[in-house]
Amino acid sequence: MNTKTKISLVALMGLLTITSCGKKETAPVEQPTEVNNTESEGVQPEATVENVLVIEGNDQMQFNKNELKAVAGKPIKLTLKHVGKIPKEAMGHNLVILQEGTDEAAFALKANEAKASDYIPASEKASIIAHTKLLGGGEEDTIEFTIDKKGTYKFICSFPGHVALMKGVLIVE
Ligand SMILES: [Cu+2]
Repeated sequence: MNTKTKISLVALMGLLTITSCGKKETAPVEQPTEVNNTESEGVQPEATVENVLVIEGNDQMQFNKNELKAVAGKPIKLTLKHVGKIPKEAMGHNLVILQEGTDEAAFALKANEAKASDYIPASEKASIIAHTKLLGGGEEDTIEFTIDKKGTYKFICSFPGHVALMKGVLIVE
């Protein structure tokens, strides 16, 4: 059975029978996990793992992911790992999650001037939802934060020049 078809069908039926049917499962569309449909028994408490995110940065000035997903209103545990070898003075990486509507290029320009604070510009604090430390090769940092509002949030590495390649989105749903 095709899950996607099933979900669309249920959604369609939900639309068509809004008044006639008192179904318990009214919103089966939002299923953030895609790995649980083949598990037979053993229903795991998904909430404990779904907001655990791991992303890597390397010596080629790249993140290994440009999209992260999380669930709104629950703590998000995000780990950034610098899997390269170059020290942070030359190839530092951080991950900064920006408020919706932030111009990441303008933010990055401000960040360039904020070397003393590891490229986290104090003047742009209102645009920052959360950020990791600045890491060199072999280091990692884990942060925890919660986003209540569903949306698509940009993330970048604010080390000078890196935003050109090191950026992505955190989709919160
Ligand atoms: Cu970087």
